[in-house]
Amino acid sequence: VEASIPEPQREAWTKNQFDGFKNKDEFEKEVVRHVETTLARSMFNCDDVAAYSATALAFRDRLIKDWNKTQQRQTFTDSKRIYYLSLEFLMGRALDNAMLNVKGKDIAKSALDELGFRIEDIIGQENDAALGNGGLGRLAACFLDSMASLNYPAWGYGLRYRYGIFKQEIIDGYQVEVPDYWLDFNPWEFPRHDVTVDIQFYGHVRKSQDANGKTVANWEGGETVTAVAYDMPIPGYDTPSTNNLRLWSSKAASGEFDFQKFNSGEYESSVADQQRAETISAVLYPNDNLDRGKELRLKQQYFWVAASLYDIVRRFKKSKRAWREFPDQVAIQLNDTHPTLAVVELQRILIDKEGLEWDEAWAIVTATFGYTNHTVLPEALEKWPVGLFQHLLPRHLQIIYDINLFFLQSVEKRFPDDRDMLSRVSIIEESQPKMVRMAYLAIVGSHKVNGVAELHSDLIQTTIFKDFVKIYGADKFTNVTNGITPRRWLHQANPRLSELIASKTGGYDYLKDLTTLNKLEQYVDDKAFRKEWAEIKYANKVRLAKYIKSTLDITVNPAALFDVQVKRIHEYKRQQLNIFGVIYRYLQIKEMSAEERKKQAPRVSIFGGKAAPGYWMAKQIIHLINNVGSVVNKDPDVGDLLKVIFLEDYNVSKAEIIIPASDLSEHISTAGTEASGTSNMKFVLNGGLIIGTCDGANIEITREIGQENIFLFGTLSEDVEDLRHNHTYGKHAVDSGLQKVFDAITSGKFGDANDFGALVSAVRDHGDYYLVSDDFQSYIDTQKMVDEEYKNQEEWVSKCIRSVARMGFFSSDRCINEYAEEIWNIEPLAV
Ligand code: CGF
Repeated sequence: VEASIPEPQREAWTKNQFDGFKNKDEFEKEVVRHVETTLARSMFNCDDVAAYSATALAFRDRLIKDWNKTQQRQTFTDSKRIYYLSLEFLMGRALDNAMLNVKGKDIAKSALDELGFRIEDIIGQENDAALGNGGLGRLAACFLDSMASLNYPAWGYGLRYRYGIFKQEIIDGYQVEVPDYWLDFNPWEFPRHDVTVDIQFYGHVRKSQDANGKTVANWEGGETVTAVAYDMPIPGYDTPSTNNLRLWSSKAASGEFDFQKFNSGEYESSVADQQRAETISAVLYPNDNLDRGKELRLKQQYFWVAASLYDIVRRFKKSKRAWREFPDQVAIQLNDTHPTLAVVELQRILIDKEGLEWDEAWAIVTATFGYTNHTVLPEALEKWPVGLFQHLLPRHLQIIYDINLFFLQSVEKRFPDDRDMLSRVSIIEESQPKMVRMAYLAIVGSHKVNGVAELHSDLIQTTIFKDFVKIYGADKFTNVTNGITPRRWLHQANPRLSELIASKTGGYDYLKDLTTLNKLEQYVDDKAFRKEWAEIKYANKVRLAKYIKSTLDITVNPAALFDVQVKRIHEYKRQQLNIFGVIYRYLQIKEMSAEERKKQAPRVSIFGGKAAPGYWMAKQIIHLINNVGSVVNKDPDVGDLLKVIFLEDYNVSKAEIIIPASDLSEHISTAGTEASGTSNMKFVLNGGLIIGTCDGANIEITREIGQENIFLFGTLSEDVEDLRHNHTYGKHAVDSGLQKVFDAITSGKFGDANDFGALVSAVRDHGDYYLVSDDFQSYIDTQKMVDEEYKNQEEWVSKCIRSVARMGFFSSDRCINEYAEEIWNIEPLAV
């Protein structure tokens, strides 16, 4: 490419290169230029929002230079790329992250200072990019950060939702959902109006013969919607590598509304097509771990994977390589089953468009894809009615039937005596109506399937996918334990702790190799170090206490133990167990004498998280927490001993304030239900201890940090089934402590008892599926241990330091390296 540009022109280009800012003065100049020209403002009307926008634009300019070079480097070296397909990218705010990753925050701080702004206020102006529900979307965001930081040639592909996850308001104790229109002004995206793909839906398939007499399928008719690319630069930490997150937005294929209708006065229907097309990327489905099977969701999925694959294939074709080399150049990771249609779409492209034979195409497809499973919960496993497929994607359904036919034939050959096996593993479930099982399609279409923590990966192999392990052998299945990026979740969220760690571990290199944290262990007995450590925690708690005061007008004591459970509200995550425990504590305090009360360790129970709008039980849990709070927080008998806080609208940027302030966090899912959890890692990395069940990544955290540094309790996953069986068929009495809690609730102590009847009877009368009663006593006992241990602050802080020192394993860098080696077969690109 370079050689094709004549010398004089090349010179002109090179001479005029924009180099970005290199010091405070140059940065200031950039900011002023953006305020005055891009934003058309002046120093007289530059408010915080404008200052934020100009700062972000200055950094974006800088990133885009590196982005261009990174893309050129990848093209010139023609290296293999990894494409991470995720329907969710929960990015949070970008400015602080960008400033830290390119090491420009100090410059920005002093420049903004001179211009009359506080950098914290400026950072606070940014809307969260909340294009995800919870762990799965945030994992994708951490992975992007790691892939860029480790110099992997990687692209993320997702949807540019106009509305991200809804904003949560709490009104009279109830969750109310408010739309999140986050795109008012988004300086981080580059609309690529020249990068568009037309995507087809509906229609029919017509078979015809080509010139060689071969039968070919033609997918015809239907409707077309255009996908427009929006690019977001993803800066690596301390490297010029800047990768791309490409998000697709939908618009009407013609780009215009119907003029004929408009002219004849039918104003509303003239824009209907346009609006229908735009609906596809309008809104993120707000369900976490729940499949709702809506047609629009399937449309979103196909729209996004078809556009992404078109893009990937177009890039590959430029290299003029033979098709069989496709998997040497391209690895595609399916983040959950949401992008599984990509398997079918690639097969369709290869056989229908490129004329490859089925087997040759299928070998390419399966060598290209890897599939990550994130859940064993039956309600989350995606299935689509065959009829819907037939209507929306008729050609894809034919291909799915063929994939299934060839797959079942091979199974039959290997297991001729196991007729049941065929119906068990069939991609088509013979139910009424017939359904396409997306997880099975993803397994059959990939060369590797991974779970996200050891227990979870074992469970998928021994339960939901066990037949597939028999069929393909255990080698196809693997584990990659989740991780988190220490850049955002320590350096950015907890700058003082990061600085202290850097001062003891030899600088900030630990952010690139998190195992270096182990150097901290030698300071565990250093009193001065422990003091500094404790002071930082206290300051973080003061910051959260101020936030609580300013948002809820409740005063909490920063010296109290901050006990935090922030995550999506879900029965399996058992916020109900936590709030029942809080009620139990409250009842105990009420029964105590004044003397006894003096001996109690004060506690602040902090909750946060959204319930899916249609998830009634989860909303009841939120309501109960808030009602308990309003009784407890104003009870003079209780005072500082207990406060119950529900923080509204939990999101990434709030997590950055909450997590560094926690003493204890709760990860208390019913064993075997939480695939991994990733906030558990964030809390420990920020010097907080965990109370948790033997579930998900808690188990590996325990192994790494030592069981003396974690408060484990509750049923083990291997016992869960038996207990459930007993609940259904045997005798099962509610735990006596829990019964007292239920009595308090049903007596109306926390508002209308009828409101919480379902929460009580789920445990008492309906089989207690999540084993709340079974685990209640051990939960309470373990909380008592926590109270006792917290009184010995020296020992508590030592435990925290030791835990942080041993958290190196949980960096998403380690995780990405494992994917790269075991699944993607891809190398970092030298910079
Ligand atoms: O994915 C989850 C999360 N809820 O988004 N699953 N999904 N779907 C799991 O439940 C978490 O346990 C897991 O940490 C996360 C990322 O793998």
